[in-house]
Amino acid sequence: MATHSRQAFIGVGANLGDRWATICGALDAMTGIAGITAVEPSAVYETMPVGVLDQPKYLNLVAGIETVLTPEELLSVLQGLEAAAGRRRTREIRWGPRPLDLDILLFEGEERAGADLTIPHPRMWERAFVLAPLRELLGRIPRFERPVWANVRTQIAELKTSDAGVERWIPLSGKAQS
Ligand code: A4P
Ligand code: MG
Repeated sequence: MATHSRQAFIGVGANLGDRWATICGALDAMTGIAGITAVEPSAVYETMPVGVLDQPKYLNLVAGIETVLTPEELLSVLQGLEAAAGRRRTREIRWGPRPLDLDILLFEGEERAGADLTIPHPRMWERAFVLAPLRELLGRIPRFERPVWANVRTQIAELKTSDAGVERWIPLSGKAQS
């Protein structure tokens, strides 16, 4: 654990089972984890599958957090939450359906290029289901209006990624939507 809190963004995706219940459960659990002090979810988006096309639509959002955990500690926490949601990696195909996927997209002051952890997430820049909610959080939440994220904001704007296949999704219950 570090002594001071840093910000990070987590990509959240689900396309099996009760997608929204699973996501709400994971966000609630994240809030209760020692070392994570704030969890700020974006709006929810229903998105067409990318990679393996023959699978159900996803619900996606991005959660901004503040944490004293290291990136490795955070990854371990997120994999624990995926397992608690019923995810069994050994039975999965890459980019195939899953009850819950939690990816570290960005972590303040950290870059990695390892097999177990790459930061920024290597595929985030080409994925509208990540960029649309991330752009929304960076533009709307005062706590993320910091110089450390200025380059990311500019990069997303310059990419001009199409939002085709990514639609706002309104939950009937659960977490409040802004
Ligand atoms: N890993 C390395 N870097 C990271 C990181 N920054 N965050 C390692 C999290 N994990 C990271 O991941 C495989 C390994 O990546 C982990 O063991 C970890 O050590 P995984 O979650 O087990 O498998 P995965 O998610 O199938 O692989 P991958 O390559 O991360 O897939 P993606 O790129 O996340 O794609 N379509 C829509 N519409 N919405 C989606 O959310 N998601 C995917 C998964 C495909 N298509 C999608 C969506
Ligand atoms: Mg993943």
